[in-house]
Amino acid sequence: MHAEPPAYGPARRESNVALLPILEYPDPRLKKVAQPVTRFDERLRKLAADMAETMYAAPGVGLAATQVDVHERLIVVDVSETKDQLYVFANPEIVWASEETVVCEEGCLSVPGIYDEVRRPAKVRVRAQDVQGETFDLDCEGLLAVCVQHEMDHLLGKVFVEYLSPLKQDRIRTKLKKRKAREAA
Ligand code: K1U
Ligand code: ZN
Repeated sequence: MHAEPPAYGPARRESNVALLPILEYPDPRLKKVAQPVTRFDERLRKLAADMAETMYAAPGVGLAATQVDVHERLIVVDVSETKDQLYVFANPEIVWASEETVVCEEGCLSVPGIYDEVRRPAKVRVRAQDVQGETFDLDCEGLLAVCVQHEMDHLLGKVFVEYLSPLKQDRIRTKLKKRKAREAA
């Protein structure tokens, strides 16, 4: 196991990357449960690089493979101001969560323009593999903890709005439907 979790800075980012289309809620493909990553090969490294560029371009602080219609347990996160602390987690698992919880205003690139409060454990320890297949543990708190939990929910087919009341979920669906109709007109 790594002592140091691998954070990839700008020098580690590849140049030959593609921006991937992001699925929008309530697309049923966002409900799919992701399967474990089994091959740590060039395809996986390219997918992680493309997901990172897609996240930075959006702009966002995290992205799950589910959101780009790839149903494998892979997420990318960078909550740094300087956008040079990229974490790539394959097969992430929460091995410890604090009893203490926090309420944080969350957004989602799959639910554009919608922000609302969600309560989650304040701190988590995540065990995952890097793109080479090496296992590492990372202790997360603050926005990093919130974002990792949000992205891991995507891998289970769960979008943050599902934590909100049925009334709020209904309003969000109506708002997004109206916006889509306006855009199509
Ligand atoms: O769609 C996603 O899963 C990414 C999402 C992650 C997230 C944000 C806030 C709380 C929990 C999870 C986003 O990145 S939404 C966009 C956003 O919050 C943001 C964009 C630019 C700078 C800072 C934040
Ligand atoms: Zn999201």
